[in-house]
Parts: sequence; structure tokens; C-alpha cells
Amino acid sequence: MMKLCVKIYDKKKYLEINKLKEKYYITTAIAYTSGKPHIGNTYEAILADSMARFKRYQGYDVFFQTGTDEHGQKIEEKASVAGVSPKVFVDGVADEIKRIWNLVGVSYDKFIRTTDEYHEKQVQKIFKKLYEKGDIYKGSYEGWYCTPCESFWTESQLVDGKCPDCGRPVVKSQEEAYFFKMSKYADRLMEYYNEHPEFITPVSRKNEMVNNFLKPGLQDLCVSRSTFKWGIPVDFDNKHVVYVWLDALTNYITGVGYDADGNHLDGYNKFWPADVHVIGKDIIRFHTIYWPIFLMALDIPLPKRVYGHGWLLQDGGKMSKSKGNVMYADDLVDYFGKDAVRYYVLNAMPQDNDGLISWESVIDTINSDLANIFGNLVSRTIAMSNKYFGGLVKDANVNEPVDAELKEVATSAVKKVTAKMDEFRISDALSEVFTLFRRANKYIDETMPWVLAKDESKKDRLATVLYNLTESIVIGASLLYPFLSDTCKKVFAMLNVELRGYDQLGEFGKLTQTTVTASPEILFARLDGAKIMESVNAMIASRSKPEITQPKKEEKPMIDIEDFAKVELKVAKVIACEKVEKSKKLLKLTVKLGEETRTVVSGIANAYTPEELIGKKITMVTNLKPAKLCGIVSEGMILCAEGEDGTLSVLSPARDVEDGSSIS
Ligand code: ME8
Repeated sequence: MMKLCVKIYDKKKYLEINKLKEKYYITTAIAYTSGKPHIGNTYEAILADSMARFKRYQGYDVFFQTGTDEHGQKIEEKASVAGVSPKVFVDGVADEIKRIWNLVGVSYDKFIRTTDEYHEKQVQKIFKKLYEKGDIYKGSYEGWYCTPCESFWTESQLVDGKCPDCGRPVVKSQEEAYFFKMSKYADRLMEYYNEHPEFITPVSRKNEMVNNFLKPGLQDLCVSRSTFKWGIPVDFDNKHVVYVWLDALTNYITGVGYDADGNHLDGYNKFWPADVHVIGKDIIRFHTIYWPIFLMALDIPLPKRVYGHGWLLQDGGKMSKSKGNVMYADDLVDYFGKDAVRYYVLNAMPQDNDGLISWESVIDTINSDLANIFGNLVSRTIAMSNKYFGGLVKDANVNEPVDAELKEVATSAVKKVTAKMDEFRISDALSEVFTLFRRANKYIDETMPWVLAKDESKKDRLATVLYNLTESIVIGASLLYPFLSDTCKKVFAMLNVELRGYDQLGEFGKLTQTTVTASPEILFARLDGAKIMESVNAMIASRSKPEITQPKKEEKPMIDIEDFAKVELKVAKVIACEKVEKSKKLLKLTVKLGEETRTVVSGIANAYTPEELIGKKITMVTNLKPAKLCGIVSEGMILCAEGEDGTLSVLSPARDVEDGSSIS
């Protein structure tokens, strides 16, 4: 009885008493399987992933669903051009999408495909249910059809005779079809908007829906197609397939186990209604008008929120396959590593607008934020703890007024970050964390530990300063953990601490003492922009060239012997070798140069297996500045010959010589 009262009046308390966690169901849009997703589509998966991880960190019982939208005329056409069946085609693309989601660390609980048997069955049942209820009826349609958008338009909806959504040409089309009575639910939807002002975020997008669609009056929606086959058949009239948006939108309920006959799986009972659908601005109409209305017709509660994010647009021109400049997540990860890419895209997108991206600004952001602000703070703090206290960090409680501001910024960060996350202002949440890191860097300048170190009587003050810095890093890295988990794990390992619990972040001084590592790793090496851009431009150029033309070999200018003498070349022995997990092209080699051992990352994975190289003597440049590839610092470059057909061959000395021997 007692529990029941608490349940009614205070849900949080009820969950606490019953040791239950509050559920949180978050979804992305399901990506079309018409081709490889670009960085814009991938951004959405990273965004929703960060939101899901943050909720998990807060203690919610999260269910995070993503997946693929696999039916429709466009996909049927693409498969036919590729000369394969639609199913074979979508299987390939769905695998590629999963690979990319995994590469950027998308921690989904379910990856739904609209070709999944359970989903298809339920869509058929839903269609029938709505037909039997009278909300779907059979009629005939004459209108303008936009194939890429899979949408019918009336004459008056066209803009300059073209599709009002994408601006592409439309074709006149007439077909017998099933329609859904949209207008029947328009008033109820308006009411829902008014009663739930937070339903659509940002609010500017809600105004767009009201003024452009609800106020002018909703038209009945055509929800079947008979001009192509690649869709879910209407089971009682199989000339027709279900309209791809009705099919796709229902993924949000079928994925957790909705059953149109009422025999829902546990997941549905537990997780529906969704707490948030994360989608792009172009598909808000489908999610805030059609989707809630379908749900009303099915007597199902509506999702709590829909967040329509902006688009990532390429600075300096539209991403285009023919220009070869489409940015893909796997290329970015190859160059910069997973966490840097996640940080970059999350930081680049403001909430109310589109975000501009470019290769140059990825490099700038990594150098300024990740290397200079975050990486530097961590490495300076660890280095000073090692230098002055043999790695021991312990508060000596010699406080000064300057400490107060750092502590205030650190302890208020959790509230500020959470408030931004609750408003779906992800880039602002990240900047709150970086405000703390900046403040901590300023604290180093203010306290000048190197000056304190010169005065034995200031030893305890110095210990306090380093403790305050370490504690600030632990708080900051814990808040950053949902966004850059691998990097933050490295920080915790180097500081020899655990991830701080979310509930513990509002207090300064939770760390008792620790001994930091004596050999810290560089979190983000500073990147040489010019060098990377040279390589990126070469990649873009090679992709934009017609396949048949052979790349022209570049002739290099004559050099003096002094120029050549600057290069240090040596024979090295490969003692270990493995594939770089995140990359298709890279191998990580451990090589021996006499007494010295080094790590080298080389783009030869297509030419050699690791086993082929182990034990081999090879040649390498040993005085090249270290560079970070896929998060691994490479300390040299392996020499290779490249055949006409691009085959790579590692260069080895013709006679056996000691490793470490120099080459001249
Ligand atoms: O729309 N920047 O799939 P999709 C940011 N299958 N986000 C972008 C973007 C960009 N440049 N380009 C696209 C579909 N997106 C449907 C969804 S849901 C029931 C069906 C976003 O592969 C886009 O807004 O075209 C959408 O949210 C997601 O990527 C998938 O787009």
C-alpha cells in the first residue's frame, strides 16, 4: 500500500525504493541503404550515442536503437544497376553501415532492419488493423511523384514544378492506392503540441510544422504503392506494397517488440513510449505529423520528444561524389582516430543551425581543443606530479583564495553539462567540460608550480595545487566519458583512478590519493596540418579521377647531397606486427634497431599479413617526426616500392646485416 502511494506521488522515490532504474528509450532515424553513409548520417549516430551513454552514466536503464531503412523504389533501382537482387544489395549496405557505426563507437542495444521478419509481419498487421478500423481506405491517386523522396505531391504543393522537399524533378503518376485519413487526427495532434511544448526541439521547427502543414490543413496520405515491388506486401491485396514511410516509422515500436494483436514482447511494455527520437531537420514532418497520427490511430502513446538536429555541411561547397570530396567517417577515423572524430562532429554542430565542416577545421580543432587544452593539461599535471612527488598525488590542504574559483567551476560542471544535455545542446555541454579544462590550465599559470618547487617551505602548497589539478581532471574526464570514452579511460588509467560516479561529481575532494603513471602517453599529438592536407588532397584527387586514367608520376626536383644527408635511414628487424583494429590499410609494427625498439604504423595491410613480416629485416626512415595514426604514435617510416599496379613491396637489404645498421 505504502509503495503504491509513493508510486503515484513520487516516481523517482518509487524507483529508488524498488531499486529500479528509470528507463530511457532513444532512437536514431534508420538510414537508407541506398549507399555508404557519409559523415552527416554518421554524425546522427554519434550524437544519439553520446546522449545514450550520458543517460547510462546518469544511471538510466537505456535502450538505444538504430538501424536501416531498406525498402523502396530507389533501392530497387540501385540494386538493378548493381546487377544484384534488392536483398543482396541491402545486406551489403547494412553491413557497411554497421561497420561504420562500430568504428565510431555507436553503442546501440538494437540494430533493426526493415527487412527483419518480425518487423515485416507487424507492418502487415498494422496496415490491416488500420484498414479494418476504417482509417485506411482504397482510392485512386493522381499526382506528382518524387522518386528520391518516395513522396507524392499535389500540383499546388510543388515549388517551381519541382519536389518541395529536395527540389528535384517530379513525374506525373496515377495509381490505385490506399489512403490514410490524416485530417481526422489533426485537431488531436494540435492539442498534443499545445499540451507538450517540449515535444519538438528546437521550437523553431515546431512553428514550421504548425504554420506550413497543420494550419493549411492535412491531406489524406497515400500509404501504398503498386508501381514497384521492393516493399512489404499488403497481405490482403498484394499488388500493393506498404508506403516506405509507414514501414520505416513503425521500426520504433516493432524494434522493442510491439505486436499489433496485443501480445507485446517485454521490451515494448518496458520501453515504449520512446523518450526521444533523434532525427535530421529534413524528416521532422514525418516524425511530428505522420508518426504521431499513426500512433493515435493505433491507440498507442506518443513519443515524448523529437529532436531535429541540423545538417553538417561541407565548408567550401557541397559534398559531391563526383568531386570526390564527400567526407566519410572511416577516412576521418583513419587519419585522426575515433575520439577526435566524435569530438569534432559533436562540437561542430550548433543546436539551431547547420554545422560547417572541413578537413582543415578537423585538424585545427584537434590541435586547439584536444591537444592544447585537454591533452596538455593532463600531460603537464602528470609530468609535474612525477617530477616533484615521484608520482604521488595527495592533498596537503594548504589552500589559497585562487583555489576557490577552480573548485567552483569543477563542482558546478555536472549541473551545467546535465542542463545542456537535457536541452539536447550537445556542443554546449562539451564546451562546459572544456571551460573546466581551460580554467585548470589557467590555474597552472596562476599558481606556477615550478616556482613553488624551488622553495622547500612551499612543498605542501605545491602538493595541494597538483591535487586540485588532478581532481579537476578526474571530474572533467568523467563528464567527458560518454563522449570520448576510450580517451577518458586512458586518462583514468594514467592517473590510476576509476571513472567518478555521476552522483559524486558535485563535490570537490573525493580523491583520497593516487600514484600517477611514470610514463604517460600523449593523448592527442599535435598535427602537422600542411602534411596531412597534402595527403588528404591526394586522396580526394585520386577519388575524383576517372578510373581509366593512370595517375601521372610526379617528378621531384634535383637535390643536393646535403638534402639527402638529412634523412636518417636504417635497417630494422620486425619483431612483432599486428593489424590496426580501426583501419583497413594500416599495420602496427614493432621493430628493433640494435638496442632500440620502436613502434611504426605503415599503410601496407593490403600487401602483407602480419605473419609475413615478423622476423624480416626491412629499411626505414628513423628521423621522421613522430605522427599519430589511428591513435598510435608512429616513430618512423617503412620504405616500400610501388609497382605500376599499385602493389607495395617492402625494401629489405640484399645481404643479411645487423639491425640498426645505417643506410647511406
Ligand atoms: O532519411 N548532416 O534516411 P537517410 C546531418 N531513411 N544529418 C544528416 C545529413 C547531414 N549532412 N544528411 C542526412 C532517412 N542526415 C530515412 C529515415 S526514419 C523512420 C527514416 C540525417 O539515410 C537525416 O536527416 O537519408 C536522417 O535523420 C539521417 O541522417 C538518415 O538519413
